[in-house]
Amino acid sequence: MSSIFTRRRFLIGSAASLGAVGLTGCDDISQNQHVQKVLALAERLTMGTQRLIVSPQTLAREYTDADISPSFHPNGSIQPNSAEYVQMVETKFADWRLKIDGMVNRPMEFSLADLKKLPSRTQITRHDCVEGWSAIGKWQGVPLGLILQTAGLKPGARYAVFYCADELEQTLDGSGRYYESIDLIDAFHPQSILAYSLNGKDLEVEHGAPLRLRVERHLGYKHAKYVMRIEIRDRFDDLWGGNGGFWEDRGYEWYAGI
Ligand SMILES: Nc1nc2c(c(=O)[nH]1)N[C@H]1C(S)=C(S)[C@@H](COP(=O)(O)O)O[C@H]1N2
Ligand SMILES: [Mo]
Repeated sequence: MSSIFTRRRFLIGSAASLGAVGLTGCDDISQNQHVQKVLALAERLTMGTQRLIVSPQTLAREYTDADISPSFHPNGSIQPNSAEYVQMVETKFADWRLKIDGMVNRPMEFSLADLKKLPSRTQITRHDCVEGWSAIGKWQGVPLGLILQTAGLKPGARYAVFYCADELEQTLDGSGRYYESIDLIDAFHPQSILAYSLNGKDLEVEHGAPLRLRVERHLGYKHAKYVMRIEIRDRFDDLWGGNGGFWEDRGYEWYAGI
């Protein structure tokens, strides 16, 4: 865990110093407005710098079967309680459909059986939660890029937004519903998969059954569980709190790259 933050600090630090090049001779760099602005842009710079240093297609580290954690800690929602979801669990998700819509040429729906027939990717990766725990697990699922290619993206498409079945915070207006978003670079990353299996078994409810996102170069909260619908959009600032995700609307960074 600490290695992530060291690396993030390095990225932010190096981005800030890149920005500060040319400021030599300033008496007090921290008072310098330009430096303040650079620091305020740290998140965007982290993203920009990471994408400079790490090519978009660089893979997150993959592990072997021997590295798999004996138990994988479930976190956040572990048992969505809406009548609709409870019903789907009872019928083993037979009537569940993944919907893809928004800026696509062909809005689509996939049953779990449909998804399992498509080519899949299996990857053993380490999940890092900001709360300070990690776990290594073997995920199997459909490459997200394949689904998006099948639906066909319209010009101007920029983001994939994931709508989940769980309300993590009970609210009157629905703003406590879990959601997430990633850009299309991450959506087409080879390790971005819609996973239906963990450690060789169908996903348990606590881990996001029937389908959850794995976006391996990001922190845990980006890995949306209980995905019901993927909407392709050109913006997300008009959704809920405007920051692109449940936790982002509560202060976390949108770009949670590790
Ligand atoms: N729908 C939904 N997705 C979610 C969450 C959640 O509460 N609801 N929690 C997130 C967080 S903070 C983490 S660390 C991981 C936990 O995944 P796990 O329960 O499989 O360990 O799911 C992420 N995705
Ligand atoms: Mo997390």
